[in-house]
Parts: sequence; structure tokens; C-alpha cells
Amino acid sequence: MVSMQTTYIMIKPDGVQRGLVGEIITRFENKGLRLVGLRQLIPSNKIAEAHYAVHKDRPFYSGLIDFITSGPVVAMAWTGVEAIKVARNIIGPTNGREAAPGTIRGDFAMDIGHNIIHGSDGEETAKFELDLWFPDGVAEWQRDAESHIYE
Ligand code: D4T
Repeated sequence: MVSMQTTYIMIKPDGVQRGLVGEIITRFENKGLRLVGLRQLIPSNKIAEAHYAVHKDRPFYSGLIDFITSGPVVAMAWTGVEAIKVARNIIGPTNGREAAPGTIRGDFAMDIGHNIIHGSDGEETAKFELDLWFPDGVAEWQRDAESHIYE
């Protein structure tokens, strides 16, 4: 049974500053995921703290909040079959130095903290993050190419 999911993806301030927005969107589009939400903003402390609340007792938490609020991020919602797992495979593991070439972090990141991009890690997290960053919801649309992407 295939499951259609929507996942929350965010290009972090380092990815935006390095001019990787187009490259990253292209990778998700090329894979066959469908873009249903897109906005650029400089995150407030409030939204950053809500997003990373699960890490609030970790030693890297305050540096992480400073980093994510330091400049613009690109918040996105992408839909597809098993989109959460597919997106995390495109992104690669947290530490850029350990991420395989071909993944976004493997190709563009050298660090754990400055690792270019975030992707939801499960269905509950995705719902929480989509509600947080897209409080007005995302776009409901179908793409004609879908019949060529899925059987
Ligand atoms: P995100 O959530 O940004 O997609 O990253 P991951 O899912 O790959 O990694 P994570 O939740 O473990 O970490 C969240 C965020 O914290 C930063 N971080 C993490 C950090 O600065 N130092 C660290 O030691 C760790 C583990 C990077 C991602």
C-alpha cells in the first residue's frame, strides 16, 4: 500500500546565503515530488524555538536557534508517495562530511550545524512542522505529469 505524504523541507540560512535555492528545488522537482508550499522568511525566535523544541535540552540548542534566525530560510512543502523518506534520502545524513556524494548534504555541506537543509523525520513531525510554517495551509493541486511518475 503506497502512502501519499507531504513533508516539510527548509533551506537553512547557509543554503540561502550560498545561492543553493534553485539547485535544491530542482533536485526535488527532478525526483518527481510536487511543490505545494513555498515561502521565504527570516524566522522569529518564537517559530524557531517551536520548530526545534525537541532539542531544547541539547548542548547545541542555543547555537541552533541563533543560526536558524540569522537570515532568511526557504520553507517548502513537498508531496509524493513516501515523500518523507524520499526527501530524507535526497538530503542525506546530518553530518555533511559523512553524507554520500549525490545527496544535498554530501554535495554541499562540511558541517553538522551548517548542513544546508532540514527535512521532517516522520509523519507526526511533518504535520506539526507544516502547521507551524504554513498556518494557512498548502496548495491543493494535481500535476498532469503524475501519471508518468507513478504506475
Ligand atoms: P534537521 O532536523 O535539521 O533535518 O536535521 P537532522 O534530522 O538530520 O538532525 P537532528 O534532528 O539530529 O538535528 C537537528 C539540527 O540540529 C543541528 N545539530 C545537530 C547541531 O547543530 N549539532 C549537533 O550535534 C546535532 C546532532 C543540525 C540539525
